Amino acid sequence: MSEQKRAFLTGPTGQDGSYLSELLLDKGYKVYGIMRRHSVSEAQDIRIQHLGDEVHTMYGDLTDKGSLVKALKIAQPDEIYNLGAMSHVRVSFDMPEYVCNVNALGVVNLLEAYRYVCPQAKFYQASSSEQFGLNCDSDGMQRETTPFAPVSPYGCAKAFSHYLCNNYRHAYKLFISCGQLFNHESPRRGSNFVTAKIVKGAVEIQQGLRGKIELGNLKAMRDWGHAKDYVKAMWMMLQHNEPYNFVVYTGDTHTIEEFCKVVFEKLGMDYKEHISYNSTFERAQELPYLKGDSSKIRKTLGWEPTYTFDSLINEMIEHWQEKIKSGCIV
Ligand code: NAP
Ligand code: F7E
Repeated sequence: MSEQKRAFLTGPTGQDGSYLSELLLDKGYKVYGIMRRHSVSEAQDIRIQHLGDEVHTMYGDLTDKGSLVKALKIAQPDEIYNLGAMSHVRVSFDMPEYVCNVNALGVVNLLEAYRYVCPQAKFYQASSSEQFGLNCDSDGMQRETTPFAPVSPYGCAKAFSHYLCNNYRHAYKLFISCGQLFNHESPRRGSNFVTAKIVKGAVEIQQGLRGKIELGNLKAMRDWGHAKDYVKAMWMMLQHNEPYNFVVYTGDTHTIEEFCKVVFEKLGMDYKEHISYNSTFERAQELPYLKGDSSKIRKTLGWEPTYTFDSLINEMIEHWQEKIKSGCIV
């Protein structure tokens, strides 16, 4: 019988980390991860509490190299998934130094720890479509070869870590793959990201708990996949025999306004009566448009999304209806 595989995650308590932990446990992996200390102990691992002790968590932080070295020595992983980040683009304008420390220098820390402790492991870096920023190819698409022009501190920090991962792959012959993932959502999405904010707010309006939702730019366009499909893409990248960069995208782009319309219609309401504008939710610089070409991962790894725009929204609505009915809204 082959030996049990071992995986190490940063960010196991996040949206993607929780789904990836489930996927890896299902596949028989031993799963390790670092988590940050939270002042409300019950809140720090809320997305993985249902997995009990199956995810072996240790306290650690991307900004603390010692904690990473120690965690990797304990985990002795075959695969490393770097999902930990300050992942909110608008918040990155409020705390640019912090976001660079975690999302850029934190990756330096993890790569160095990896290089010295377990260089035989395969490494996944959570890169982002936000790195492309305002740039696209002449056909309007963003693909692995499209140069970056990020428009947020978050995008700049992710571009730095993406370049560094490419440099370490070649310089030290390490197996490092970067997934340039477009937006992906789920019932576990933080409720200050636009999809979860709209779904949660609309369900609260339907149940008479509030009257309106305040939003920023309704004209921006995004492609929203499901996090479950996207963590499968991460895992598939590390099962391949060569390390590459891959764009992950469903191909179904909508405006924020269209997302509102569909959600409110499903709940029997007209979004125009319940959405109001608040400039607080605008960014210092907006990324109005994203459109990816994911043909490389589809052809090379056979990845395909299983959720549609519609089934994603249905699942998010069902989740928030149940949560709000039970009075438990975290
Ligand atoms: P998320 O829900 O915000 O989760 C982020 C995770 O990172 C959480 O577990 C968080 O811990 C942890 N974290 C934050 N700061 C950290 C630090 N200093 N040291 C160690 N861990 C830290 O984000 P997500 O949606 O799962 O995204 C996962 C990764 O993919 C992120 O790197 C994100 O930037 C990237 N990404 C996401 C998308 C998307 O649409 N979701 C698209 C492209 C790329 P706490 O629980 O303590 O906060
Ligand atoms: O915004 C507009 C906002 O915060 C989407 C992260 O996972 O995906 C995510 O970043 C759009 C933007 O996601 C509100 O201006 C309008 O155009 O849900 P979001 P994001 O910025 O696209 C990328 C790929 C990542 O890598 C990130 O980690 O929605 N918008 N009104 C709003 N956005 C928010 N949050 N709140 C509003 O009220």
